[in-house]
Amino acid sequence: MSRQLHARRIEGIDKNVWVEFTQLAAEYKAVNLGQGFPDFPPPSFVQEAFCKAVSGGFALHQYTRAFGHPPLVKILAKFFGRIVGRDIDPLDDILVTVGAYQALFCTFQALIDDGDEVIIIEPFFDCYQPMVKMAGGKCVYVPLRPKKDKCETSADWVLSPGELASKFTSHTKAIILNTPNNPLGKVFNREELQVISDLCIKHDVLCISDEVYEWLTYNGAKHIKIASLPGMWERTITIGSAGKTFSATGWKVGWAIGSTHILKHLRTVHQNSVYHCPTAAQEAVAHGFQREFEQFGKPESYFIQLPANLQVKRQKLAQCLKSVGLQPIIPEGGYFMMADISAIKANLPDLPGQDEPYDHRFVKWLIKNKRLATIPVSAFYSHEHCKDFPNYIRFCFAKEDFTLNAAEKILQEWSESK
Ligand code: IK2
Repeated sequence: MSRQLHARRIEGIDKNVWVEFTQLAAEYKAVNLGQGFPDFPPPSFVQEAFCKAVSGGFALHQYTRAFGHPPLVKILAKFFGRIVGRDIDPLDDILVTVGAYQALFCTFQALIDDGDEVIIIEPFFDCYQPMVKMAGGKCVYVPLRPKKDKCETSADWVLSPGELASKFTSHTKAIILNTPNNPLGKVFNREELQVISDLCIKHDVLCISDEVYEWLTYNGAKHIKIASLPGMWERTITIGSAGKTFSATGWKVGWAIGSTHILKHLRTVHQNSVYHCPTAAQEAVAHGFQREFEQFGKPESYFIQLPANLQVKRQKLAQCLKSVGLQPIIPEGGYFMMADISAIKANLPDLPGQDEPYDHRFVKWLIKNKRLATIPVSAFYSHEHCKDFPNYIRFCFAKEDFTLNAAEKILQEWSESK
């Protein structure tokens, strides 16, 4: 074929950090603190619900309602209605998707038009940028910056309200918020959310709120849904993930929740692309939420137990990183920890691949030479700003203790050999 084969909208978005580094980690059989998935099983109540779903009659092996399996949308409406303090219509205000990824894709395709500007807070989950681009939109970046005097926890990384305000123009259609944030672990507090919300209302802008780590907060940090702030329900699309909620990332069940006048457009994209999500997984997730609705706030709740377990792992990883001279930024939420590699850089040989950001080169070196996989943080920055953040790597601590111990052993041996 002599004519151009590919569509212009996919130009420049062919590289993907997950594809590249997951493949490399597998090739070198590295201890994997890279991609964000737990290597421990989901809780038994959802596993049992899944087994029951696939061993029952024919129905749960067949198509279900296109926009969400009825038992799932009903319990999601009940569950999140209680949290945001309003009635959520299970049929009109919720769309079940193939993971949070597809909820994001439907959102951008449905709501972003050619030339629309979308404000993205850096560092950001990497898929926002290509998804905005594919929809014809223009990404406008605003960075979270570490405070000058201290940078110990994710709370020390802040938005400048003035800088944020300066990004809103007459072309701004949406802002995307991710709290708790991947990769930093920042949990936006009420004041910070209020600044965003005031600007959205002032400029009549949508808020796409990616809250896939909503249950994972530590040391009293509180996750607040921006949709629950006055005037925000009408303009917010809240995105969630059963993969992160129930430690079952392979099930790929996610959702978008919002007012029907917005959600109806997401349904249009969904019905003309994926149409329907796997039934049995939706049934199991519905049981999971039903159980959590009943246990809400009690010590038996998985949404209490999972963060409690992860908080111990977070502590363990932080201590290990400090002991080998890596400076961790303690996350308030999520299951990732960023660490500054500047201090150990000087002891390393010149790493190959001068055209790549330093953190990419460092992570490749770590995988190949030390058999430890992490993710370079510049992958969570725009092309314009990635060069300003070459010294951070991201560790996932949602891992079994034996995985964390294996990583610790690698880092300790390396540190002793220097
Ligand atoms: N939004 C955010 C912020 C995510 O982190 C993810 C999943 N990312 O996990 C990969 C990693 O960072 O190592 C998603 C959306 C997508 O969620 P789902 O798996 O439900 O599609």
